[in-house]
Amino acid sequence: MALSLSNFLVPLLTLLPSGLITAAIADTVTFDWNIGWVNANPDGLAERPVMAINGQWPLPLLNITKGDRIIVNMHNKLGNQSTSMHFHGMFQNGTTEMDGPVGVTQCDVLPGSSFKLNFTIDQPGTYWYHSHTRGQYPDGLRQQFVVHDPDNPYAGQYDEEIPLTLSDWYHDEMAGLLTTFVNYKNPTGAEPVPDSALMNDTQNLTVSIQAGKTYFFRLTNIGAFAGQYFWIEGHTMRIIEVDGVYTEPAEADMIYITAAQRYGFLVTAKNDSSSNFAMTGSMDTSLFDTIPDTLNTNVTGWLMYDDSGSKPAAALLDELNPFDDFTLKPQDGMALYDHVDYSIELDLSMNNLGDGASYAFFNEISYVAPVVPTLYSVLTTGGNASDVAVYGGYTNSYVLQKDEIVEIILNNDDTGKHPFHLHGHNFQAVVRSDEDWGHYDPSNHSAFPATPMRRDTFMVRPTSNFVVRFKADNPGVWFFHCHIDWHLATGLAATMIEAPLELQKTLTIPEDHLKVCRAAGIPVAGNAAGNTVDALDLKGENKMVAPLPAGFTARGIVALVFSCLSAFVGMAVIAWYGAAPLSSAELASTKKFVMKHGGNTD
Ligand SMILES: *[C@@H]1O[C@H](CO)[C@@H](O)[C@H](O)[C@H]1NC(C)=O
Ligand SMILES: *[C@@H]1O[C@H](CO)[C@@H](O)[C@H](O)[C@H]1NC(C)=O
Ligand SMILES: *[C@@H]1O[C@H](CO)[C@@H](O)[C@H](O)[C@H]1NC(C)=O
Ligand SMILES: *[C@@H]1O[C@H](CO)[C@@H](O)[C@H](O)[C@H]1NC(C)=O
Ligand SMILES: *[C@@H]1O[C@H](CO)[C@@H](O)[C@H](O)[C@H]1NC(C)=O
Ligand SMILES: *[C@@H]1O[C@H](CO)[C@@H](O)[C@H](O)[C@H]1NC(C)=O
Ligand SMILES: *[C@@H]1O[C@H](CO)[C@@H](O)[C@H](O)[C@H]1NC(C)=O
Ligand SMILES: *[C@@H]1O[C@H](CO)[C@@H](O)[C@H](O)[C@H]1NC(C)=O
Ligand SMILES: *[C@@H]1O[C@H](CO)[C@@H](O)[C@H](O)[C@H]1NC(C)=O
Ligand SMILES: *[C@@H]1O[C@H](CO)[C@@H](O)[C@H](O)[C@H]1NC(C)=O
Ligand SMILES: [Cu+2]
Repeated sequence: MALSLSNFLVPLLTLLPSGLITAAIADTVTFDWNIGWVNANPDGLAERPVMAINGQWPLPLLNITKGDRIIVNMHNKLGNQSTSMHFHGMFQNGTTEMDGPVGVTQCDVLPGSSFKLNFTIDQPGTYWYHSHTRGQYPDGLRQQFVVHDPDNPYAGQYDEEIPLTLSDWYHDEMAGLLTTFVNYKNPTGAEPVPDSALMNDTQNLTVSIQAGKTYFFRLTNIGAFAGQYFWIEGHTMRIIEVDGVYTEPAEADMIYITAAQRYGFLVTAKNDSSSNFAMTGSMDTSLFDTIPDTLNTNVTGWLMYDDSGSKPAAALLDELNPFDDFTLKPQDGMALYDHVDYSIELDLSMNNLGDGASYAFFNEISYVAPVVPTLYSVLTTGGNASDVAVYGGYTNSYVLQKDEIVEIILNNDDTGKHPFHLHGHNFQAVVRSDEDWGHYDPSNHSAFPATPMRRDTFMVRPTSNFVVRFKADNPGVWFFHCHIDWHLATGLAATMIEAPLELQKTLTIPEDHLKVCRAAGIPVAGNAAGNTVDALDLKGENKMVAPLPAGFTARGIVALVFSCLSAFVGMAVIAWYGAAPLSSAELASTKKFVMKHGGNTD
C-alpha cells in the first residue's frame, strides 16, 4: 500500500522528535529549524561541538512524499558562523533561488538572520540535505532525506525500508582545519585525514531484520571527503536506484559510494535466523596522503536476525572489487542524447598560487564567489545577462541556451579521484575512462551506452576523463563542483547559467532572501563586481589569489622549496614558519635557494 497520507488527511499537528511539523495541510510540510551547536561523540573517541537542528544531532531524517511542497523556516542560532541549506539532488525546477549555494543563488545567512525555503518535490528517491556555506557541512550540518514514491515500480518487491548513511568524521572543527589546509605550510594540498568512519552517525550499529523478508536499503554517503566501499557479509545487494533514478535491477556484492552519492538496493534476508552478519563501510585510503596508525578506516554494523545473538567480527578482505556503476541502466530506458549542441571542456588541475597554498582549477581558473550572487546578476543585467563576461573572470561560468543538449567533458590532470556533482539536473554518464587514460579523445573512447546511467554525482578516476550529457530544460543557475569539500573550498567549481533571459521573465527573489544580503552588506544587483551601470566593467570583482611569480609554476618546485628549506635552514625556517604568509621577496630568495641547492625540476 502506498497511499500518500498527506493527500487524504485533514490538517493535523504532529510533533516529531526532529522538530516541529507545524502543519500538514494537503501537501505542504513545514519545518521550523533552529540551527545551533550541541556536543556529540559519535565515534566514542572525542566529544566535539556539532551543528544541530532544534538541539538534535544526528539531524532529523526527512521522509517527504513525492508531490509535496516543503517550507523550511531556518533560523541561524549558531552565533558565530553564517549558514545556508541545499537539498542535494532536487531539480528546483522553477525555484532556482531555493537551491542553497552561497554566492551562486543566494547570500550567506548571518547569525541571527532567518531564511525561508519553499519548493515542491517532484522526484522520488534517496537524497540528502546539507549546508552549502564554505566548508561547513562536515561539522554535522548534513543528513539524508527520502522522497517516498506512491508509484514506486519496485513497491511490491520489499517489505520495509532501511535508511542508512556512511560518513567520514573529524574531531576538529572545519574552521581550524581549513586554515591549516589552505596554507603555505601545506604546499602539496594534503587534505586533512578523517579521524573515523561512521555508519548512520555512529559505530557498531545494529539493524534488526526478520528471516525471509526483503529490505529496501537507502544508502547515502554524507561525508566530506572519503568514498567508501560497502558490503554486507553473506548477502547480495540488488541495486534499483542511484541518486534518485530507478535502475534495472543489478546484483552487487560490494559497492563504492563517493561523497554525496546514493544507492537504493534490495536485500533479501536468509530464511535461517541462526546467525547475525556484519556489514562494513571502508574508507578509500587511496585518497589519503598519510594513514595514521591509530586510524580505523572501517566502520562496522550488523544485520541482527537474533537481537540477543552474537555480533561476529567483520571478516578482513584481501581485495576490494566493487560493482561498476557505469554499467547500470535506468529503469525508464531513456536513450542516449546522441547529438550535442554545446560541449564544455573542463581541465582539472591542482597547483600553488602566490600565497604558497595549493588550489584546484578548471582551465587554470580557481573558482572564487563573485561580489553579487550569480543568480542576482542574471536578474539585474538585462540583455547583457546572456553575455558570459557579466559573471566575471573567476566563476567558470557558462551560459546555456534553453533546451539545448549540453556535454561536459571533464579531463582530470590530477592524480586523485574526484566526485563531481551538478545541481539542477541529473546527467547521462556517457564515458568514464580508465585510470591514466588522459584527456578525452572524441575519436578514441569506449562505446557510448545506448541507455546510459543517470545520476547527479559521478567520479572521475586519476589522470583520466569522463563525459556527461544533459538537456538544459531547467532555467536556473546551477553549480557544478567536486563534492570533496576540501576541493570545493579551494575552487574546484563552475557555474551553469541556464536560459538567463527566461529566468528574468519568470523569477522574483523573495524579500527575505534579499534581506539576508543587506544584513551582510552584500549588493544584490549588477554584474559579478556589483557594477549596476556598466555590466561589462568587472573592476572590483573578486579574484583568485595571484599566481606564483615566474619560475614558480609547478607545485613540485614549491614542495621542494619547503623540503629544502626545512632540511638546510633548520631553526631559522621554524621561526619563519610562524610568521606571515610568504611575501614575494621571500619567494624570490627561496627561488634562488632552490636554483642553487635543489636545481629546477621543470
Ligand atoms: C564500536 O566497537 C569497537 C569494538 O568493540 C569499539 O572499539 C568502538 O569504540 C565502538 N564504537 C562506539 C562508537 O561505541
Ligand atoms: C539511521 O538514522 C536515522 C536518523 O536518526 C534513522 O531515522 C534511521 O532509522 C537509522 N537507520 C537505521 C538502520 O538505524
Ligand atoms: C563557534 O562556536 C562553537 C560553539 O561554541 C565553537 O565550538 C566554535 O569553535 C566557535 N568558532 C567558530 C569559528 O566556529
Ligand atoms: C510558497 O510558495 C508558493 C508558490 O509561490 C506560495 O503560494 C506560498 O504562499 C508560499 N508559502 C509560504 C509559506 O511562503
Ligand atoms: C517514508 O514514509 C513512507 C510512507 O509512510 C513509508 O512507507 C517509508 O517506509 C518511509 N521511509 C523511510 C525511509 O522512513
Ligand atoms: C526462503 O524460503 C522461501 C519459501 O520457502 C523460498 O521461496 C526462498 O527461496 C528461500 N530463500 C532463500 C534465500 O533460501
Ligand atoms: C578494513 O577492511 C579492509 C577490508 O576488509 C581490510 O583490508 C582492512 O585491513 C581493514 N582495516 C582495519 C583498520 O581494520
Ligand atoms: C586510445 O587511447 C589509449 C589511451 O590513451 C591509447 O592507449 C590507445 O593507443 C589509443 N588508441 C588509438 C587507436 O589511438
Ligand atoms: C522542468 O520543467 C519543465 C516544464 O515542466 C520540463 O519540461 C523540464 O523537463 C523540467 N526539467 C527538469 C530538470 O526537471
Ligand atoms: C550591455 O552593456 C553595455 C555596457 O554597459 C550597454 O552599452 C548595452 O546597452 C548593454 N546591452 C544590453 C543588450 O543590455
Ligand atoms: Cu575533488
